[in-house]
Amino acid sequence: MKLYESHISEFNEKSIKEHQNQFDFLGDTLDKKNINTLNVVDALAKFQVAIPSWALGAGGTRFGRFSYFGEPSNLTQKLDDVGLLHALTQTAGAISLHIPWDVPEDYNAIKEQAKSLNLKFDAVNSNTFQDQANAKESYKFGSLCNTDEAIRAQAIAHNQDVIKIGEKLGSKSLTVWLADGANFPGQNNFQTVLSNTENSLKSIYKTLPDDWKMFIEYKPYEPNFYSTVIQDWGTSFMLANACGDKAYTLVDLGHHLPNTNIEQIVSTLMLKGKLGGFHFNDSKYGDDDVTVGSVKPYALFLIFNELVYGMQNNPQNPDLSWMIDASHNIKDPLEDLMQSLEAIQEAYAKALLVDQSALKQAQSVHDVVACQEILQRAYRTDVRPLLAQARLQSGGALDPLALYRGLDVRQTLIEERGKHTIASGL
Ligand SMILES: [Mn+2]
Repeated sequence: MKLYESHISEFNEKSIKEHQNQFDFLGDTLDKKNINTLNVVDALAKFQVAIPSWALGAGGTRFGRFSYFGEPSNLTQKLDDVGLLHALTQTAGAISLHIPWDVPEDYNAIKEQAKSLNLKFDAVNSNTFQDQANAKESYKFGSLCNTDEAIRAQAIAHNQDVIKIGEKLGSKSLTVWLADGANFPGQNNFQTVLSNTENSLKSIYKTLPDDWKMFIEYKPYEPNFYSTVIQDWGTSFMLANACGDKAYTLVDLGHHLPNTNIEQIVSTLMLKGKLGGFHFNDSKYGDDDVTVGSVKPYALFLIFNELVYGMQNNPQNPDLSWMIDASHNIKDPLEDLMQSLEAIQEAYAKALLVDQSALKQAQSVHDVVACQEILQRAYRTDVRPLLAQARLQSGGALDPLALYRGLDVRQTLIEERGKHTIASGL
């Protein structure tokens, strides 16, 4: 399905007046607080979030999978879907590929297509959490951590291959997430598996191109339920330090136990210059992969408050790789991603409205009430006209979801692709 500029401009025309009124009103309000609205809009327009190739189809649970129909079943179609999202929102300017599910057959054609859709290739993701059809060794009992040297060697070689594929596409980073761990006490010697993992990561790191980064993701449980080798940010941070300057910790919102203070983790890592990437989703209990901001939007705002502070005050930390990492069980994946993108931009915009100097002043005199007021004043601002304005000036839709539904995009995709297509390699 191709979206034309005329689709967007004709749609925007219908609500441009109402938008202009709302934007002007908000601009006046913020002006009185000495906030430069245009700077915030510019920052929003620049903020781009990568879409992972696995988020474009219906996910599932171990109990079942319900297709959403019209899913992209090859890389070309996946790029088309992200291109559509980007055209509507002007916020999804990159795709993050999963290897081996999305190995390009024709690199030039894929690169040309990405260029025509205004998409970049973000981090490439390796997979040692499942066995591939022709694999010699099995990852049933772990990959980079395994006590069997041949299994570790296969997992290391896979990650090195992923880097080579990424290089051909223009990616600049590798994300390593490991399912490695134990389901039962006594299954693993903690020190052995951690040492093996460190040595394996160092072997991968050695082949990392100079201008690349390696992101080390952590997760406290699942698919292993007793222990995971890289269970928390501290373990990831330790491994990143052991590898070197190009290795960083990656924070995935869903990879924390309930009530973990994620904003504090973000802040600590940025102070140490070691936060490399960020995966967005939301959760109620664990790694639930639900729509960003659907359960805890205030927590997301607090996290963004620390991210903004770090981006403004921590030159030692590199620019971050932003990605949505979620799967969708019952929603149209594209609609869900649009809701997530909106929630991310909203939290970012609100964090940009925080009066940092007033907050610093209130903190210095221990005025706890004022500290909370400053944060919540920013959080309570309805910033949606700023988001719409950022989209409008970049050529996107004032209301992406309404246009998507108005054009009946999903029905068109079903007609083009059929009902029973499957996007992921699971
Ligand atoms: Mn993730």
